[in-house]
Amino acid sequence: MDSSPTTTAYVGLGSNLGDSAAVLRAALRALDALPRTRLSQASRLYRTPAWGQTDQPDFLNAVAALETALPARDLLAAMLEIERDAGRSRRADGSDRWGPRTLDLDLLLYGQATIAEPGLHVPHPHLHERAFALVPLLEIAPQVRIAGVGLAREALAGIDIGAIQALGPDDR
Ligand code: PH2
Ligand code: MG
Ligand code: MG
Repeated sequence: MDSSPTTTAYVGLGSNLGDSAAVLRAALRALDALPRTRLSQASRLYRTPAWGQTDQPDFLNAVAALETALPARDLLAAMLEIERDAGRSRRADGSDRWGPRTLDLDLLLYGQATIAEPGLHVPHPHLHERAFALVPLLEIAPQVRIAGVGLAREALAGIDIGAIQALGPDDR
């Protein structure tokens, strides 16, 4: 890594198609291998009921903390490439946006930045209402703040954790 200043970015990982545990573990390695970026922490994997469109298989979710010198836009582009390498397809009309996927990487937080640009919204607009993202985030960053919302743990206190379950190191 070069000596330019780094930002702590939190990335949400999700999968509910294929060998999700292997897909998520490979995605963590791919994030660590990005230029000017180091994986500093990774949560356990969690089995979570589908949120939103609920008639689909359970997901595995996790959150990674990155120390990165990449600007948010470049980090996002690199994340989309990792999704594509994992076989993620997207319909051009976006109609599969909420459906099953082999790998979904979401930029949850980029330091304390607030970004609202086409295709790039940070903090992730749904982070504060999604237990499947907040639970793994709080495992690795119990004091983290969501810009414009407040402490992540206070956001989680207001929603239902439901059936979210941490996997053991050998589970899938
Ligand atoms: N991602 C979605 C929609 N619903 N539900 C769970 N449990 N986990 C996800 O990662 C997830 C979801 C859209 O990206
Ligand atoms: Mg998502
Ligand atoms: Mg996504």
